[in-house]
Amino acid sequence: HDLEGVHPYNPLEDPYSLYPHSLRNTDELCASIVRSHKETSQCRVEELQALRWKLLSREEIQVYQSKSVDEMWQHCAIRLTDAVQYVVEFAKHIPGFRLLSQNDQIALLKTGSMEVVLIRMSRFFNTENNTVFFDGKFAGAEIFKSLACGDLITAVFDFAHGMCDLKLTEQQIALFSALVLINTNRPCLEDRGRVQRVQRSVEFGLRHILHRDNQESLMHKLYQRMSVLRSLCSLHMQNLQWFSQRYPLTAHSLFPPLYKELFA
Ligand code: CLR
Repeated sequence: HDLEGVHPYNPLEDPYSLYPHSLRNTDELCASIVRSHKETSQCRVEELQALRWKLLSREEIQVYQSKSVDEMWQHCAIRLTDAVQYVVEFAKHIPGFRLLSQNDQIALLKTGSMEVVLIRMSRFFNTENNTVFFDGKFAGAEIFKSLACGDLITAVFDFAHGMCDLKLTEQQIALFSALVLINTNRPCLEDRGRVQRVQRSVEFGLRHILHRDNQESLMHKLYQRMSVLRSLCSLHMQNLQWFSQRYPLTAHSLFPPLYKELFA
């Protein structure tokens, strides 16, 4: 009891625990998450909009389809890892993320980074012709044929389409991505309590902007998408395991180290 008086708790050292719901904090939190999303999003939506006419030609599609399984996997793993790297950068700037232990940061990224890449895919997706911006042009699901994981590709394209239907703003995408990353349900977390405090502040931030945008009903839909994301990621892991068994050399020596570190 006496010690409490000697070492008074200093809320300034831990702004989210004492006033987690103060609006000034929430505005600042949202602003920095949105800024970090913009800085790491690889391409602005308007730029992508302007590139919609750039479609792969029949010959270019042929080139992708005639690649061997391991060649195409390696190619996609490199593209994917590139996108993951930007998500890691995004995570680092979510207020509170850097205060987590290295172990917990990695645990969150292991499952979360791929999920955020898939959320981001909706920004690179054209629902009019079901194409995604890949290697500098828009391409349909058929170009991933030689990966031999049609179920995963179909599910990923369906998910991107569904995300587009929600017509989220960039700010909503930013906060939703942060909430997907900072998740107390991930396995192997050391300090769940600390993750929970960050999670609560991000969740409050998302509710705050949905309220401001008069779209509170989106919250429920976003939670539904989170469980779809979880199943997509386990499908990705299953396919990766299948591939690594069949092509151990490619998986071992030709996949980017970060891809192996996070997913293998
Ligand atoms: C996502 C948003 C990023 C840019 C980007 C880069 C690579 C793209 C990715 C986006 C979407 C998903 C994608 C990926 C390359 C391969 C992958 C198209 C647009 C597909 C789904 C194939 C995955 C195959 C694995 C099993 C290896 O800012």
